[in-house]
Amino acid sequence: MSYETITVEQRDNVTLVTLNRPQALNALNSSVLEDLIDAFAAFEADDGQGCLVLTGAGEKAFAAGADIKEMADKPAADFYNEDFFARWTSHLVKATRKPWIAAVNGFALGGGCELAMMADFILASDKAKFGQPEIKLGVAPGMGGSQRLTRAVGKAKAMEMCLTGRMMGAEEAERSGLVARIVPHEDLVEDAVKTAKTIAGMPPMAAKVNKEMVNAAYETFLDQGVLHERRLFQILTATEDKVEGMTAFIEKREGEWKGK
Ligand code: CO8
Repeated sequence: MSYETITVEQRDNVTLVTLNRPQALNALNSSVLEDLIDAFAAFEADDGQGCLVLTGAGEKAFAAGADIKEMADKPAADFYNEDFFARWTSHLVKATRKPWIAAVNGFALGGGCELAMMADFILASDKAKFGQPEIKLGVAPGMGGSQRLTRAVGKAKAMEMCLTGRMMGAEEAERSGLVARIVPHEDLVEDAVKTAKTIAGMPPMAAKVNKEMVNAAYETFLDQGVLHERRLFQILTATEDKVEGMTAFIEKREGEWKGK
């Protein structure tokens, strides 16, 4: 399948998706959204694919935001009636139960930062820069940024970034808990694919359940989250992969996963 605004490549059991509008610093327009929805759905439906990596083409940007040129003249009523930005969350977050990683290779600003934060975790190149500069355009984050950034880095930093529009470099982002790890710029994609292959090699149901559990910590109160975790754990103990995983450990060999 070929796309207008992204490229998609399968590296064994890992899907590598690259935002491919480098001339516009990979700004996110409606074509990018449609292409990503399609690529993520294909990944989710393919039993041979266990993890996805999303990165940006070109030397400068992961994505420099939602496409300002597309939105500049749009009437407010259209934003509301179309429930503009809702499909990013419903498709890339809610409908994607398999794990995916954002490999941030440069600017991740506005919607770009918000897209990266939709991933299960972020790997950042040493050239990555994160920010929510929407205030300078007279608006505010609209794809979850004010919520996910605050949960990731805490109120003080999130508030400062949203109110001043300043960018945060890779080191500060790692220190603040926004990114899992910093990788030298030139190794970023290979490192992310390698990490994704590790995840794709895990028992598939256990991977989905671990993702769901960690997300519950984010989205619920502690008591509810702990109960949710316990129930999911109990369900996993009924899978064939649980029997295989524990038998393989006792027999000192690698497990062979069935995904059920
Ligand atoms: N949308 C559309 N085009 C963009 C965007 C964007 N977000 N970012 C960069 N581009 C384009 C530029 O217009 C330029 O195109 P052209 O060559 O045709 O003029 C090209 O990409 C290269 O950009 P620059 O020349 O600006 O590159 P620099 O290296 O000088 O600067 C920056 C890089 C600092 C990243 C700069 O491009 C910049 O500040 N970009 C905008 C960042 C931003 O504000 N992002 C947030 C966008 S808003 C959002 O994401 C959600 C809320 C939206 C609501 C808006 C309602 C109107």
